[in-house]
Amino acid sequence: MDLALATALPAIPDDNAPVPGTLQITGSVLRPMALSLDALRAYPATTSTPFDLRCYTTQRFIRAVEPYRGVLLTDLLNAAGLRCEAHGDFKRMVFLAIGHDGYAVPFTWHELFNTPVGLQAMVAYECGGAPLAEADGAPLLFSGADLVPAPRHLKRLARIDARVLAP
Ligand SMILES: Nc1nc2c(c(=O)[nH]1)N[C@H]1C(S)=C(S)[C@@H](COP(=O)(O)O)O[C@H]1N2
Ligand SMILES: [Mo]
Repeated sequence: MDLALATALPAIPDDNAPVPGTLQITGSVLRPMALSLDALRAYPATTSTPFDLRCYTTQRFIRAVEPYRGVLLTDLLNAAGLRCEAHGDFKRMVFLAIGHDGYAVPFTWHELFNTPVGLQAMVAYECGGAPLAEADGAPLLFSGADLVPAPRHLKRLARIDARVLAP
C-alpha cells in the first residue's frame, strides 16, 4: 500500500492490542475475554491475608502488604472455559500471566486446579479496603501460597494466555 495513503487512513482498531487496565484471557480457551477492573468486580470476591512482599533474587524485604480483594484465577479460567482439542489436553496446560511490561510468569493447570496454590491465586483490584489504581499495579496478580511472593506478584497484569505444551 502507498505509505502516504496508509498514514492518512484512520487507525484501525486492533482486537489484539492491549487496552490499559484491561485483562485479556487468550489462547486455548472457549471464550476469550477482555475484562476491565469493573468487570472483575462482578465475579465472586476472595480476600488474601496480609503478607510481606519479598524479592526472590535478593531475598530483600520490600514492604508489608494489606489484604487484597480480588477474583480467583480459577474462577476467571472457568468462565473462559479451557479448550481441550485432544483428550486430557488440560493436563499439559500452562497459563502464562503477562504484565504490561512483558514480565511473565506461568502457572500449571495442576497447581491451580489440583493443589492449594489455586485457592490463593488471585487477580486483585483492592488492597486494605481501598481500590487499586493502575499506578498501584491494578489489575494485580498475587499467588498467596508462594513461599516468596514477589516473583508471582505481578503488577499491571495484561493477559493470561492458556497454552497446551507439546510433549
Ligand atoms: N509487571 C511486573 N511485575 C513485577 C515485576 C516486573 O518486572 N514487572 N517484578 C517482580 C519482582 S522480581 C519484584 S522483586 C517485585 C518488585 O516489587 P515493587 O516494584 O513493587 O517494589 O515486583 C514483581 N512484579
Ligand atoms: Mo524480584
